[in-house]
Amino acid sequence: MSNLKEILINKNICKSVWFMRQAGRYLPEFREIRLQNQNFINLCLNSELSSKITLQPINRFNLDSAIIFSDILMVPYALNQKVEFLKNHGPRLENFNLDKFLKNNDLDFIKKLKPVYKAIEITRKKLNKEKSLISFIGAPWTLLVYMIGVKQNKNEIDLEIINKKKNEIDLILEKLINYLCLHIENQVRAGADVVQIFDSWAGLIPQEDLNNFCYSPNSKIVEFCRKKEIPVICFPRGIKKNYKDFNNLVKPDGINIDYNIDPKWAKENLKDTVIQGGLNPKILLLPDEEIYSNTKKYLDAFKGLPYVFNLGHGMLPETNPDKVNKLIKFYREYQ
Ligand code: 1CP
Repeated sequence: MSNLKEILINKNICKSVWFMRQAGRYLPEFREIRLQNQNFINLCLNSELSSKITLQPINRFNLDSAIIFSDILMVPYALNQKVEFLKNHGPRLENFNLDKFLKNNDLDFIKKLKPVYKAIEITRKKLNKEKSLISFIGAPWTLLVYMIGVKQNKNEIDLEIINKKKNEIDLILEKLINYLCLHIENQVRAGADVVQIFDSWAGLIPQEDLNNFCYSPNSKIVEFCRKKEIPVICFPRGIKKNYKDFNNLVKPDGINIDYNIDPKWAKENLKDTVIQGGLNPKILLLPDEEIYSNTKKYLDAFKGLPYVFNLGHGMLPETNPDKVNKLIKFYREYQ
């Protein structure tokens, strides 16, 4: 059995490291491919290239796990909502239309995502058996934020729209849960070992709606994974001390902490799970000694516990790959 998968199932105390956005713009070999492929969705649909990009950080750093090169917004794309990635602007989605959304069906959805499954198949064949291949989805709430366009800026959503459309939102979330479970099942069937659920905008949910928009949808998906024996890691980014309730209610095999969570607090409050991540990606922009001292905080706090080393959010595009190499070396040699 492969490394990360085994840690999640058996709660082994075993060294393992991978990074969110380990494939991407900080790597010159990715930028070279990206330059030739201006349409990001088409790049994600190119199975050979997607597999090649997935393996770039493995070949460069010998990381313990690979995460398939794709995007959480491939799901709205497969649900026939137009998605574009504009240069220096991020994603832009076509206006949401409920009738159109409700006309989708499972078969067409899977058909549109076939190239992702093919990329997983190709990658699993090329990847060393000891390494896990991670698949992922965006959590229903985080996808909804993009799909109905309620994000006003980096840290705020339009609560008025949310409150006005509660019934519609419940319906969309329910439908998304079904499609997301289907997407997980097909990724695992293609050869993925683990799934990570990115709830990147969970931190924007008002306290009183956390159950409805975050805990409950994540629970349903984790429950599905449990039935299918698929190891699952959750990442409810930005929910602060609610991480404790999340962990107690959702009970994922693993939980990625963000960089606002104190590792000592996490150790005391997040029980019966494998903790992953935490280090602020900005630390990688600092001198070596500061990288090492900040890394030690996490490694010392989780000593004697199963802990998967990772970041508290994705790698920044301005990261120097040499620093990443030094960080991995430090982690592997640290006792
Ligand atoms: O070259 C480019 O311009 C594209 C940059 C890029 C990359 C490399 C985007 C656009 N997506 C990706 C790949 C990606 N996205 C992966 C690949 C695997 C890996 O980690 O190496 C993964 C797991 C994601 C997940 C993803 N996409 C999330 C969840 C994680 C997170 O960052 O919070 C989110 C929110 C997205 C949406 C997205 N995709 C890309 C952008 C610029 C955004 C928007 C982010 C935002 O709204 O701030």
